[in-house]
Amino acid sequence: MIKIVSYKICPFVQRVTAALEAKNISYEIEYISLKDKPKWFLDISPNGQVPIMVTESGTTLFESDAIIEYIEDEYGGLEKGLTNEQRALDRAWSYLGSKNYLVQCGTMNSKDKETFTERSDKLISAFTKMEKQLTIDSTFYKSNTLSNVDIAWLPLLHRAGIVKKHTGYDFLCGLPKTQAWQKTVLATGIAEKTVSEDFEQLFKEFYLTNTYNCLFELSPNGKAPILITDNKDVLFDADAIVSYLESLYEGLYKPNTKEEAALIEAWANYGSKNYVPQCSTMRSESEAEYQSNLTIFSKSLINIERKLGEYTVLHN
Ligand SMILES: N[C@@H](CCC(=O)N[C@@H](CS)C(=O)NCC(=O)O)C(=O)O
Repeated sequence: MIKIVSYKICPFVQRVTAALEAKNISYEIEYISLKDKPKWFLDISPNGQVPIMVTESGTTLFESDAIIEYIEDEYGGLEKGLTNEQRALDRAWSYLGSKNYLVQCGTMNSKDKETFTERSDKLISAFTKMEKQLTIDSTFYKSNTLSNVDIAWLPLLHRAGIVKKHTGYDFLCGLPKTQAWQKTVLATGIAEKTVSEDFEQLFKEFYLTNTYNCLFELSPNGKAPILITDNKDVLFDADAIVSYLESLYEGLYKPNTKEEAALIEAWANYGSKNYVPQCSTMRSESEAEYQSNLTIFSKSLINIERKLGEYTVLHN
C-alpha cells in the first residue's frame, strides 16, 4: 500500500491526500513532528520536507508537484481526454494555488496588522485572479467534474473556511464565485478525509492563537461575533446584532402584545445564557465536573421542554 509521511497541518500534504481521496486510492499515513524530525525520515527525504510518498513498489517520492504528477500518470487523471494545452493550463492554475500555501500560512501567522495586511493582500490577489477565471455555469473549477485545479486549491479553500468559522474573517469576502466554489469543493467531503481528526484543533492552536487577528482589532470587546453593516459600522454583542437584524428583516413572528414580546425576549435570552453552560459541559475534564455542568445545563433543557408543552417524565 502507498505510504504518505505527513505533518498534520501541512497544506502540501493535504493536496496529495486530496488527490488520493478523489481517486479513492488507499494509503496509509504516518505523522511526524517537524521540530524533531526522525532520523529515518531525514534518511529518505532529500529536502527534509513532507510530503513523502512511498509508492506501492517501494520507491520514495518527494516534492508535492512531482507526487501529484505521479498519481496522475500511475492511476489516471480525474478528467479524461484533456488536450495537452488544457493540461498545461490546469497545471499552471494549480501552481498558482500551491504557490500560495505558504502565503496563506504566513498570513495566518502574522503577529501584527502591517504584516497581516501585506500578506493577506497577496493571498486575496490570488483569489481575485481565480474569481475572474471561474464561471457561474460550472460547479467546480471549470466544469461539473472535479479537476486537478480543484484539488490544488482545496487546502486554501478549506483553511479559509476554518478561519472564517473561528474568527469571522473571510479571505473570500467580495468574491461570490470563489465563495460558491469553496462551498461545492468542501461539500464533496474530501477535505475532512484529507486531514487527521484533531486537524481543526491543531490548526486553531497553531494559527489562530497568539497571532494578529483582525477580528480583535475591529471588535471593541475583543469577541466574536461582529457584524459589519453596508455603511461599514462595526456592530458587536450578539444580542445587539440580533436586534439589528430583526429590525432589518421581515418574516419573524410578530408578538401581539407587549407582554408576549417580553416573554419571547426572556426565552431567547434564557437560550443564549445557556451557551456557556453547554460549552462547559462539553469541555468537562472529569466525570464529576461533567455531571455538575450537565445538571446546570440540563435544567434549561427541561424548562424549555416544559414550555413547549411536551414535557414528559423521563425518569420515574
Ligand atoms: N516544495 C515542497 C514544500 C513542502 C513543504 O514546505 N513542507 C513543509 C511543511 S508544510 C515542511 O516539510 N517543512 C519542514 C522544513 O522545511 O524543514 C513540496 O511541494 O513538497
